Amino acid sequence: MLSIHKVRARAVKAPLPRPHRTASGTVEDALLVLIDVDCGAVVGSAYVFAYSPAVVGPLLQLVESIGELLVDRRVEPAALQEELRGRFRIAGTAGLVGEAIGGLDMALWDVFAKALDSPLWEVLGASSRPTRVYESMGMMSPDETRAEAAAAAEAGVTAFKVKAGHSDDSYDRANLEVLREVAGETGEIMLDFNQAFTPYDAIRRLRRLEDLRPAWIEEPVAATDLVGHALVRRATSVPVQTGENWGTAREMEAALRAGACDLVMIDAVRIGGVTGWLRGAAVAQAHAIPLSTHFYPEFSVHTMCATPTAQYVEWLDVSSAIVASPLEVELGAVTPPGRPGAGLAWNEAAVARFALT
Ligand code: SMN
Ligand code: MG
Repeated sequence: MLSIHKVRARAVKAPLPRPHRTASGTVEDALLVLIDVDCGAVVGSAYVFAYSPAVVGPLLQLVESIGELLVDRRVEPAALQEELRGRFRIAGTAGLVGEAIGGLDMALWDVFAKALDSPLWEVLGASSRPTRVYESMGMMSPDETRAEAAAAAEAGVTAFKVKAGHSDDSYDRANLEVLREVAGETGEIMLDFNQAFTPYDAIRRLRRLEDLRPAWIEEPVAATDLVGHALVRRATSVPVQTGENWGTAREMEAALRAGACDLVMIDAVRIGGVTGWLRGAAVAQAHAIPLSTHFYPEFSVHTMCATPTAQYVEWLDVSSAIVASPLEVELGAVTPPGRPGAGLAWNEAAVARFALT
């Protein structure tokens, strides 16, 4: 019987390759809460991205205090997720509580798979397969966008997303023109407004970009504004993508019933870890909707093998500074490692160097 001896949480402030500018603010650093679920012979690991210096401390404390509840419990990830969500139902599992539970779920699935000496994709009953990536870029100058997209194209990447919603929308156009040039006629280009606009403004901006044939507009309006998403979807030819802020598969179902989007994406932490992912993947399959990932490629590369409507893995590096043997893109795709669990291991020297606690 595999039981939990200790849950350890550590906060790091690691460097990003460059600050990631969005229409809703700039992410300067990789603020991460690292989670280790220690079961003696095996340790499961995962991390949670904290979007702001104001968040990393409370998130660390939540992982520690919720993790304490797991000590001496058997490693039963799905059952423990249900129990924790029930236990915190009146406290509210949206936001940081849900993210702490999601991160713990991922570490529990990691240790569960390691105890079986199997890679996570195998424990999920899937077979290992590559998933194509899209290069996910912040709001940069057209020259910087070109340089990053061209470098990704060298690795076989054929899909490129850029943060958009600049105050001067000719800036957005210039970036998308660069992406269309790098992607060619067959490659895909996407843009992300990060919830910055009203439906009116989002539609006005998108109509001026339709000729560049974006493959999706991501979060054109507030994540919770399903009617607004549906208005944008009906008003332009650009497919609507959303979902990185969903905390449950039920929110995906509600969005699809509201006709809010053509495509869906899942953030593995926010949706409730691997357990939540499997529920979201089932909803996407029921609606025959392509599903892409948000952050956490180390786990998403496995869960996408068990996702019938898998589309793209987001390629945005927030972890390579503190993990040993980071994932690599080959021929424009990522494939899960054959190592037990998710294959995530800390570069402990780097963790010590960037430690916040
Ligand atoms: C995003 C949000 C916040 C920081 C980086 C990136 C973005 C995405 O919404 O889709 O990756
Ligand atoms: Mg986004």
